[in-house]
Amino acid sequence: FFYQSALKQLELQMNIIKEEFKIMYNYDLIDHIDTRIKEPKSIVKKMEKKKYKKTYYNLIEKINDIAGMRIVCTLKDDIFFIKDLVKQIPDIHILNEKDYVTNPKPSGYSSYHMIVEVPVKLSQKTIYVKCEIQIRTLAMDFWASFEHKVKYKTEQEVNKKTSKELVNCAKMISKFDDKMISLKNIQ
Ligand code: 0O2
Repeated sequence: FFYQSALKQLELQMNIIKEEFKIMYNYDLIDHIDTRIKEPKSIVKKMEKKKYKKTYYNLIEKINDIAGMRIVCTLKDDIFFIKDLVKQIPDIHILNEKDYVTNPKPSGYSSYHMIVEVPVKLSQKTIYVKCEIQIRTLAMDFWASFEHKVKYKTEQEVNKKTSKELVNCAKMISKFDDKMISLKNIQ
């Protein structure tokens, strides 16, 4: 309930920004927004992988992406613009940022990650709930969802050749994203 409430709050705010840019600036800054609550079995798996004792304390304190939001945009530059807008939302605390756009992971994965705390106003008090925000382009999103299917979450090892090909695809995607920016700048 707390995580759902935090996501609802954040989604409302980001949708307002999405519509604001469309209506007031005639610009599709955000293509779409996805939200999800992490499956209990995925939470347990992550706690085991990270060798955390399976306690509620560790779940709340150490698992940062139980509530997750993905903001997908068209251009790479927009990622940095959006993350600055997130930082300007009143009352949101930024706990951590990881720039896998400038420095992709060895797998080739690219996205901008933020761990934020969102205020949820209950009847008697306000609680701050952690959410992970992933900001990426449509092209990065395509790569990540494909790679997720073939490799990231599968139990069996993917062979070295496939992993290498996926890294090559990620590099092509990155070049493609850069090309899109240069095309936009010509106009
Ligand atoms: P799922 O299925 O999305 O829930 P931390 O939170 O800092 O303690 P963590 O979670 O390892 O450590 O942080 P990181 O590296 O920022 O990764 C968090 C999420 O990013 C992952 O969540 C994935 O959603 C995504 N991600 C990271 N690396 C990759 C990758 O190589 N490929 C793909 N496709 N996605 C990646 P989960 O919980 O692992 O998975």
